[in-house]
Amino acid sequence: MQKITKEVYLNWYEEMSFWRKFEDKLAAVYIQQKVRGFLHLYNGQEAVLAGALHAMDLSKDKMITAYRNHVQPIGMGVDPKRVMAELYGKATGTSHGLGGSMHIFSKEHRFYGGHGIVGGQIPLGAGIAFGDKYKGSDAVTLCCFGDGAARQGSLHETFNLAMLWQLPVVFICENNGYAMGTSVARTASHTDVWKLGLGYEMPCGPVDGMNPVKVAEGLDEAIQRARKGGGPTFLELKTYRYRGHSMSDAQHYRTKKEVEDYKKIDPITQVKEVILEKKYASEEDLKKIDKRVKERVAECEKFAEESPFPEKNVMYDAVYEQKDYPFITNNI
Ligand SMILES: Cc1ncc(C[n+]2csc(CCOP(=O)(O)OP(=O)(O)O)c2C)c(N)n1
Ligand SMILES: [Mg+2]
Repeated sequence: MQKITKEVYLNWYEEMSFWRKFEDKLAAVYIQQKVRGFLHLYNGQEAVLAGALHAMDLSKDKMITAYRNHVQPIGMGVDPKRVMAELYGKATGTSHGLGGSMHIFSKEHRFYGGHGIVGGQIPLGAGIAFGDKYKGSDAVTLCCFGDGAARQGSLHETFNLAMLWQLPVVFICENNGYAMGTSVARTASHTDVWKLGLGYEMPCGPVDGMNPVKVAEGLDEAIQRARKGGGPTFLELKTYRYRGHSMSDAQHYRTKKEVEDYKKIDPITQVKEVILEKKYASEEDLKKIDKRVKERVAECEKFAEESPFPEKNVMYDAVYEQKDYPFITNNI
């Protein structure tokens, strides 16, 4: 893994702030009904992505995740303007405006979605890793999912085969404490999700998901193991989401104090504190970064606002049709 230098810290500060503000903007335009449908935000969980990107080889490694998926593709190189346009349902979006919030995807950047079926991406992630092993590539797939998804049966089938076939995949449970309004403690007899790996003798363990350094270190070990043919790893990244599950969540299941307590160990604040303590930059320098972040977000908003909606007939281009399908007469 590359050393975690001053430049890395400054880049983390800028990118994590950008992801946060990008999503704050999405929340604002959602209320104005410019973005519709579901909207699940990642605020609070940014250290997971920042640390993961640092440990990955972005020229070949892959990522797949659930529906909390707006900032991961940006981190992997997708133009954020196109991500925002996708959320607006515009033709310039990553899926020409036909996918929306939960389905950001970019094969070119090795970001494989964007999945709304809870736990659906777990076997798919193993499948991507199977493809790489089959073709003799040393790329590694990061397969991310939530604490709720960890309780799906698909995880167990996948863990079994991933170990049997020693697939180059790192399973990352982003444990943000809740699946919609249900806490981990209410759905499991033990709250150490990482222990699910023990039953398959898969290397596994907990990681502090609020600190990008800890995330990068934990993931580096797992990624290197997978790259060298050592098979899968299961990591539980303990993190927190500040906003509700989606925009329509009244959040009766937790106290305001709990959210405020987590904000004391906010990932961006932690990075900022190291920057100031080590004198990597001054408060003034950081204000300049904050200004640049604001401008970048405004550019995305302008692009999405000014982009056209897709032509209606584009809808039919995205539907699979088999002319000789024998069971339903297809003459609409
Ligand atoms: C198979 C399936 N069951 C239920 C749902 C409804 N649902 C959407 S999100 C969610 C909670 C998932 O929580 P978690 O895996 O912890 O992810 P988080 O939202 O916290 O990131 C549920 C139950 C769904 N989309 N798919
Ligand atoms: Mg969760």
